[in-house]
Amino acid sequence: MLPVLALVSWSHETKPLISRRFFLSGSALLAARRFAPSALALSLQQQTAPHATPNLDPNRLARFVDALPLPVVANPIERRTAPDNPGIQVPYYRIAMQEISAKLHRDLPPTHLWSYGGAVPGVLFETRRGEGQLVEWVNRLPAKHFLPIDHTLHGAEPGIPESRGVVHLHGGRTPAESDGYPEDWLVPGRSKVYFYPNRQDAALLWYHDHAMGINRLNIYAGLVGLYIVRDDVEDALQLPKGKYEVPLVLMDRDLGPDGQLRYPVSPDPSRPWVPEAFGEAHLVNGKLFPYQDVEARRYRFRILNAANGRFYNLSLSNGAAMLQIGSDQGLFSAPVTLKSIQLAPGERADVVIDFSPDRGARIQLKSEPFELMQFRVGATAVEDSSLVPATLRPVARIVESSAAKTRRLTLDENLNGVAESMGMLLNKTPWHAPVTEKPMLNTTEIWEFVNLTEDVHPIHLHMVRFQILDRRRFDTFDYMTAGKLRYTSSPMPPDPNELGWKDTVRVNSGTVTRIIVPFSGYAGRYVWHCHILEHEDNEMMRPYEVLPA
Ligand SMILES: [Cu+2]
Repeated sequence: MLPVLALVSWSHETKPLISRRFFLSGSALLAARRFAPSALALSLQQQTAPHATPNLDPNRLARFVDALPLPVVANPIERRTAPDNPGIQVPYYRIAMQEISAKLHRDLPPTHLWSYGGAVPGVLFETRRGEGQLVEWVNRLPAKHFLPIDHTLHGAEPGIPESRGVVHLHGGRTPAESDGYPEDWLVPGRSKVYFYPNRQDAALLWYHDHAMGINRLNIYAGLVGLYIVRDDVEDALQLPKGKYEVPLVLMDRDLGPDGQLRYPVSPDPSRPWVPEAFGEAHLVNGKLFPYQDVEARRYRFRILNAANGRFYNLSLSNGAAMLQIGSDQGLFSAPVTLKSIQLAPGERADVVIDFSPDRGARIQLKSEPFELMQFRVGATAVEDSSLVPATLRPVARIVESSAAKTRRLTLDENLNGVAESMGMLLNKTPWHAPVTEKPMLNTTEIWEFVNLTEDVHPIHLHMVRFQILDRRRFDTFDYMTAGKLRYTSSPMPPDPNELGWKDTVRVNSGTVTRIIVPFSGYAGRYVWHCHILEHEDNEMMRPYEVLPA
C-alpha cells in the first residue's frame, strides 16, 4: 500500500478522509487514481485480478492517425400518432441494440462492441423542443454476454438472462413508462416503443443502457448514444452550428493485446464485481487519439463524459482558455471562461473554442496526464459569422423558500469485517426496499446529500432538472458515531460553471451537497443513483416516486 502522504498529494479529494480508517480503502485509492492513474496502478492491482497477458498499452500506438468520427444522425422510418395528442403525427424510429465490430485505431484489429444502430457512440437524435418522437428499441444482441457478469449482484442472479437491455434517456423529461426503469429490460428478440415528448429546453442529452445489475457492462460494451434537443431561444443566438458544432463522447476502456475490450474483475471469480473500472485507452467518438481538421474560427463542442467511473479534467495543450456556455441541461445565463473543465461520469459541457489565433497550430485536448485528441488548425484566415453573446439564456436561481420539503439523504459505503468495500448505498437503503422518496408533482424540494464515503459520487435524478445550492464540509466521524451533523466549513457556492440547470451533481467526500429540484413533468416511478456505474450496479440506486398533484 502506498503511503498516505503520497495519496494526498495526488488528489485533493482524499484530504478529509483519514480520520475514519487508518488504512485507506480501495475506493479512496481509486478516487485518487481517477486523475493520476500511473503512480497508483499498483494499488489498483490489489482490487483487480491480473489478466493472463498484460493490457494493451495505448501509449505504444501512433497518435492522431485516425480522423475524428462523427455520429450518424438517426432517421425515422415512418410517422405515427402521438400518444399524448391523437391530432398529430410524430417521427417513429426503430433502433436496434446489436453486436458490431469497429476499428478503434488504425493499427488495431476490429473490436467487438455492442451498439445502438451500428456504431459506438450510437445514432444521434436531432430533436426540437415540443416535437415529440417515438423510438422502438429492439434487442438484437446475442444471448450470451461477453463481459464478466457478477451473479451475486441484485438483479443479475443466476437464471436471469445474460443479455438484457433497457434504454434510459439521461436528462430527458420523459413519462415514467418510457424512462427505462432498470427492471423493464428486454431480452433478445423483444422490442418496446418509448415516447419522448421533448418538452424541455435545448440541451445535450444522452441515451444509454440501464439494465439492473449489468448496466456497467452494457455501457462498457458500447450501449451509449447522443440526443440533442434544440429550440428557438438557442437558434436565435448564432452559436457555431452545422459542421462547426461537434459532439465529443469521452470514454475510457482497457483493451487486450488483440484490441478486444477487457473489463476488470476482482480476484474472487465467484464475485467479479470491482468497485470502479478505469481504462488506459481513451476513446473520443469511439476512436483512440483521433484528430480533427478545424478551420481558424470558433467551434462549438458538445462534450459528454460517458465513462463508467473516470472523471475528466479537460484542458488544451496550448494553455488557451475555453468558453463554457452550458452544462447538463442547457445554456448558462452567461459564458464562463475556463482553462480546465471537470466532467464527472454523466455530466456534459457545452464549450466554444476559438481557433482563430492559432492558424496552422496543432492543439491537443487533454485530461492530464492523457492526450485525448488533436485539433489541426487550418493555416488560412476564414470568415466567422458565429457569435457567443454575453447573455445566453436567463437561468433564474430558485429561492430556497420555495421548497416544500427538505430531505437529508446519506451516501454510504458498505464495508465488510475487514474494511473492504462491498459496494455503496443511498441512505443506507438497498434497491428493493420500499420507496421512501415521494415528492409531489409540481412541488419543489431540497435534497441534501450527506457524503459519508471517501469517494466523489456524481448523483443523477431521472426526469427532473435541478440547481446546485451549495456544498459544505462536515465532520464525518461525528456523524457516523453520534449521528450529529457538525459543519466544519461555511457553505461553498457552486462553481461558476455549475450555475446552470443540472441533472447530475458531484457530491464530494465529506460534504453536504444541496440541490433544489422542481418536480415538474410527470408523475410515476423513477430512479436516482450514482453515475459511477459500478456503484449504481451494486445498490447505489434507489427508486423514487413522483406523486400526482
Ligand atoms: Cu458512487
